[in-house]
Amino acid sequence: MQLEMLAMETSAKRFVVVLLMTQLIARHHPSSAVRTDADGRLRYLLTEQQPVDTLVANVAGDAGLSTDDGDARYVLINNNEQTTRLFRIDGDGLLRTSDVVDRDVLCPQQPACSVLLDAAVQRGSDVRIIKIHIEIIDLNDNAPLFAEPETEFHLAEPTPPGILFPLPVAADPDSPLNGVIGYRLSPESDVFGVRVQNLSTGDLDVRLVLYRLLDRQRKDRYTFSLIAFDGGQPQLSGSIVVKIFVEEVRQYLPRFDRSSYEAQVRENSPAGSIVIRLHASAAPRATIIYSFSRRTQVIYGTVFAINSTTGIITLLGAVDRASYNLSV
Ligand SMILES: [Ca+2]
Ligand SMILES: [Ca+2]
Repeated sequence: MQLEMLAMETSAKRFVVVLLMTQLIARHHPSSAVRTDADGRLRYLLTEQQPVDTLVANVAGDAGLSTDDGDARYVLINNNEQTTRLFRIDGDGLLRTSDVVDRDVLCPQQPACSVLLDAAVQRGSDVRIIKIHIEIIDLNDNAPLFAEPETEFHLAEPTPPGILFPLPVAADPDSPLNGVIGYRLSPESDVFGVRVQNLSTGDLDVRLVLYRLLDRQRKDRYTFSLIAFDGGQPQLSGSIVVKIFVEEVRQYLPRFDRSSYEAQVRENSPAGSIVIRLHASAAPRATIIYSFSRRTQVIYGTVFAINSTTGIITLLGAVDRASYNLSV
């Protein structure tokens, strides 16, 4: 029995040592060659956020050129100045970073991020082009971030339980695996919750849910943290304070006829075309003012407009996506 345990312990130690060595190797070699891609480009991996001068590849060696040929001149040629300035190739054919590569600036929220470079090698009058493909590996270096620190809702006491209003969403420029994957309310409550749904656009729709009838005499205000968390290891999160006030019935808020509206727009519709008319009702003689949510206004304010008195949504510019999700 003792022997078995000893054997297990040794194997566990070996596993830890192997793991540590793998991590050390990964730390000291943030880039690596992985042969050529389908276009015949030399293909390399580079983890983002490495310091300036990080060795990406021995391009000359990988291209089968002699590295001790002092006559060879290497230069990076590429039309994309933004990516070309991030790298340089030395006289010995070694490709290095000349700036810190931030994947989340190059390809925010994208599942894949590649930089294509061409290196010209000149020997006398002989010029050869080496095509290079660098895939930038994402680090989870951004926590989900809300645009505002706080938001509040005013609910009428007789509000029927169900799914209520859209909650603010957090932004995370990392790749989708390290981006926002969920939301929760803290502390947990048997009165309020959140419902999170994946939209066809790839965004998350986050709604406040009321589980049961409110009782203003018992409790007239609630304060929660809405926490957005990402899929990284370790996981990062961001939060916003959500304040909910329970109002007397005579102060009740306007409500839309439907919880969601769907409209179809032709691809070539001219500016000014009506997309849909929304309608909400409120207390008698109350004035209803329609507006986009702050997030919708920021993201889609140049494509759509809403008339604040009629609730009519019109096109401002060309639509370039299969679907849009607007919050009003
Ligand atoms: Ca993240
Ligand atoms: Ca990142």
